[in-house]
Amino acid sequence: MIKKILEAGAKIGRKASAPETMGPLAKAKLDTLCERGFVVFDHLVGSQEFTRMQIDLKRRIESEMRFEFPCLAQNRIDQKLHADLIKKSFRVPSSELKRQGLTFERSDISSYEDLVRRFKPSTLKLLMPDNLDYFSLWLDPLVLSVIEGYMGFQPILREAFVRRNFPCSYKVMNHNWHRDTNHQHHLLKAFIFFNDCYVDTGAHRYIAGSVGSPLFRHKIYYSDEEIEEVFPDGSADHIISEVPAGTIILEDTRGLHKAGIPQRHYRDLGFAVFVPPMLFRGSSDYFTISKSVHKCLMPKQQVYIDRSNIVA
Ligand SMILES: O=C(O)CCC(=O)C(=O)O
Repeated sequence: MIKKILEAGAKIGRKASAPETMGPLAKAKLDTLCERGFVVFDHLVGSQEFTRMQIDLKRRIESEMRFEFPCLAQNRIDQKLHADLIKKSFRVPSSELKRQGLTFERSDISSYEDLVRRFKPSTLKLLMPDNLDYFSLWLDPLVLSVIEGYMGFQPILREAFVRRNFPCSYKVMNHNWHRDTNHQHHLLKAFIFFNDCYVDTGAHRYIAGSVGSPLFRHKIYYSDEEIEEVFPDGSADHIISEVPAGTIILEDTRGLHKAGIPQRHYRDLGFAVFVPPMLFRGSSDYFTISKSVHKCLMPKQQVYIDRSNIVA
């Protein structure tokens, strides 16, 4: 209810330029997004700037361990003791996971290798670093022009983070098929692939054309069996994102999608969530950007940053 009122109060941001003024590449991408609910960008694949960022991200995760705590430790999960949590795919507040002794903190670990070996996390989450290279990538100009063409106005970057996903035994939340509910009418997510992604390294999955479909709307999560009965693996609308590092997939995640679980290695995926500016927003604990970094962005990127995210 409160969410509906907040959405009704959303001041749809500045009007975007008309699609006719878009370049041919952006227009073609927009057509695909409108038709299928997702579109793939490969202009950064193999670029030197992206390779530099892969190296930087690896350092932030493995040497500096700048991710969020507490983290869920999959090796503390007991099938009988935690049957209820397993059934809910761990969709509970992290305080509850902590109370049940299923998490670890920064003070529990001595190194990245130590944490992976001792706690077997399914996911590590790193908030967007306050760094120009990251914001420039999250606000890629070609992707922004397609976002504006799709929404018809300039939204804001609401969430910005990276997740590292590992092989794991128990499904956690978005390992299940679901629809995102961040905003009822306007929502786009850009997924930025930091490593080559194959089925066995956790390819992302999406059902093309499912945004407006009345199917699969009565539960939060659906199993592979339920989805595959209607959209079999390998069918035209069941999209499996096997893509090289540097790929960006822009997706209307009000459609059905899920995270693949890696069977080997790990998967690093960047997330940029775009929604309308909200009149009544809570303080944002999603990411911050310093004034000095914000100043270096292009004006058309700056408008995507809400004032509440800017810090001294
Ligand atoms: O990690 C993924 O591939 C999908 C993430 C997801 O389901 C979501 O952000 O809602």
